[in-house]
Amino acid sequence: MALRMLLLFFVLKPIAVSSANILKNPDFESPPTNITTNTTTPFLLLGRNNTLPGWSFSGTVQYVTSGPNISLPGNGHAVQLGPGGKINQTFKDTGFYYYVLTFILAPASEDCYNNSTAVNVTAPGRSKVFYLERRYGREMWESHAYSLGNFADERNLINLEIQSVPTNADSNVRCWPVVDTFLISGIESPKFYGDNMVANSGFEVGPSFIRNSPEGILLDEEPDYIQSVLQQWTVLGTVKYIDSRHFSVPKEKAAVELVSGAALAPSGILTSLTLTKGSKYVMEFTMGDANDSCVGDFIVYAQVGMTIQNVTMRSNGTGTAHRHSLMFKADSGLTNISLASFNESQTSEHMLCGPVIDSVVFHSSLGLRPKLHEAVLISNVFFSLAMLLMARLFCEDYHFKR
Ligand SMILES: *[C@@H]1O[C@H](CO)[C@@H](O)[C@H](O)[C@H]1NC(C)=O
Ligand SMILES: *[C@@H]1O[C@H](CO)[C@@H](O)[C@H](O)[C@H]1NC(C)=O
Ligand SMILES: *[C@@H]1O[C@H](CO)[C@@H](O)[C@H](O)[C@H]1NC(C)=O
Ligand SMILES: *[C@@H]1O[C@H](CO)[C@@H](O)[C@H](O)[C@H]1NC(C)=O
Ligand SMILES: *[C@@H]1O[C@H](CO)[C@@H](O)[C@H](O)[C@H]1NC(C)=O
Ligand SMILES: *[C@@H]1O[C@H](CO)[C@@H](O)[C@H](O)[C@H]1NC(C)=O
Ligand SMILES: *[C@@H]1O[C@H](CO)[C@@H](O)[C@H](O)[C@H]1NC(C)=O
Ligand SMILES: *[C@@H]1O[C@H](CO)[C@@H](O)[C@H](O)[C@H]1NC(C)=O
Ligand SMILES: *[C@@H]1O[C@H](CO)[C@@H](O)[C@H](O)[C@H]1NC(C)=O
Ligand SMILES: *[C@@H]1O[C@H](CO)[C@@H](O)[C@H](O)[C@H]1NC(C)=O
Ligand SMILES: *[C@@H]1O[C@H](CO)[C@@H](O)[C@H](O)[C@H]1NC(C)=O
Ligand SMILES: *[C@@H]1O[C@H](CO)[C@@H](O)[C@H](O)[C@H]1NC(C)=O
Ligand SMILES: [Ca+2]
Repeated sequence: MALRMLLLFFVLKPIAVSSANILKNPDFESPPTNITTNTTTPFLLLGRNNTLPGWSFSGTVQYVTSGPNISLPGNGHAVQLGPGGKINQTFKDTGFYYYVLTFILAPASEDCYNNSTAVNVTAPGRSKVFYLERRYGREMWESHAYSLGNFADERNLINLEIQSVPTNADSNVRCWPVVDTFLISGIESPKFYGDNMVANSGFEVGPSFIRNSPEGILLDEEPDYIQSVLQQWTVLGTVKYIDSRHFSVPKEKAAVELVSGAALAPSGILTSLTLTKGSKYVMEFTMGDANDSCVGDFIVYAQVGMTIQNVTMRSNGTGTAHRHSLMFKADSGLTNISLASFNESQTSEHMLCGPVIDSVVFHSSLGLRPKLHEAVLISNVFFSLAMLLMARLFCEDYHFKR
């Protein structure tokens, strides 16, 4: 029995994602120093005499306390970046493969909709502008994610900078961006398990979820898997990264919800694999709904190279899921495999939603992997075989003695 437990322990190794909250005062709950007015004032302009613990700032930056006019998750302190407003913090590279950021973007008024609230997030060597979209959740604020990249070139300190982006709604002071809860997680290199050719097959390796945010994280289009926040997967259109704390997730803690918007614009995920042209492969995945009242007929298109197959499901929005298995013949060596939705579905509150995908398994139909991706796998297989052999010997031995 003990040996069997031991065997299980080694075969089902835990998923190796390490995360740590790397920034100081990530949620601005430590108030600025030297404030003379009451901290219950909803907007407090920070000046030369103030310091914001953990952060440096310049331009128009206000310390925000949530109240009737501005809603934020958690205890409700944040900063608003006004004209020229900028905050920055440096953190130490502790040797992870790369770092991924999650943060909250909000307007300070109900009247600030599409594209009138935006921030520019900069990490060494790259930057990206995030817009408030307000089409994917009930709350006024949204969670976004950004890959800060790989710092293999031994930069010791990484500077994260967030600045306001002027928009055409400049006249409304309340539309300047409010930002909160900057979570950074360190991510390890991709791991492969069993005979599954897909790494991060259950989407467990991605940006950190904000504990008290019921809205998931919006992942924007990202054609480069090196820069994607979802390890090994690129993003088509917009997808929502959902957590099991607030949604129905088929397996473990995370999954992706394909939230298509405009007609014929895809929402999906894609990865590239090296296949043997002409060989047959099996793709398995779980498709369901997030238990977010997303009612409708879902169609997910599974594409391997040039071949497309579809899987349908009628969702009543109450969190059901089914496993599917499709057979494909590889038409090339390096092959893109993707799962995408093109239909628009809405929740009972008119927010965009769609099918949930989890646990994507891809393997040769013979059950053998044509190419081993990592030495880790070889050692895993070897180790498991050795353990199986030992278990057998042990059992036989045990049998004999009786
Ligand atoms: C701050 O506000 C609270 C309640 O709003 C009030 O009781 C307190 O006297 C105020 N303090 C100052 C210094 O204004
Ligand atoms: C507080 O403000 C005074 C000037 O009024 C300044 O000399 C001091 O450095 C400030 N302290 C902090 C912690 O910012
Ligand atoms: C900073 O503090 C000094 C001394 O208390 C004061 O004279 C000055 O007006 C303050 N500056 C700002 C921007 O509040
Ligand atoms: C809240 O918003 C209303 C209308 O937008 C405005 O009149 C009021 O001054 C705001 N209150 C605060 C405390 O900012
Ligand atoms: C960012 O902030 C740190 C302190 O938090 C400061 O020392 C550094 O100079 C700033 N970096 C840039 C590029 O502004
Ligand atoms: C945002 O823009 C989209 C079109 O891209 C539109 O369908 C939607 O109604 C807009 N939402 C708001 C809140 O303005
Ligand atoms: C928001 O701005 C982006 C970039 O400028 C643009 O691609 C997008 O269509 C805009 N969306 C709306 C609803 O205006
Ligand atoms: C974002 O910030 C970076 C660094 O300051 C800058 O190089 C880039 O041009 C900015 N992008 C936009 C769209 O403002
Ligand atoms: C595979 O997908 C990538 C985007 O992730 C794209 O750039 C590339 O052209 C695609 N390759 C093929 C063969 O379709
Ligand atoms: C789904 O695939 C079947 C064939 O497998 C095809 O007949 C059907 O038209 C497809 N449906 C859609 C919506 O593409
Ligand atoms: C939704 O589907 C589930 C599973 O198919 C079923 O148990 C449940 O009764 C359905 N609910 C409604 C309201 O149709
Ligand atoms: C769906 O959510 C409701 C509450 O909103 C919960 O009672 C139910 O157990 C959830 N169902 C699933 C399958 O997660
Ligand atoms: Ca999962």
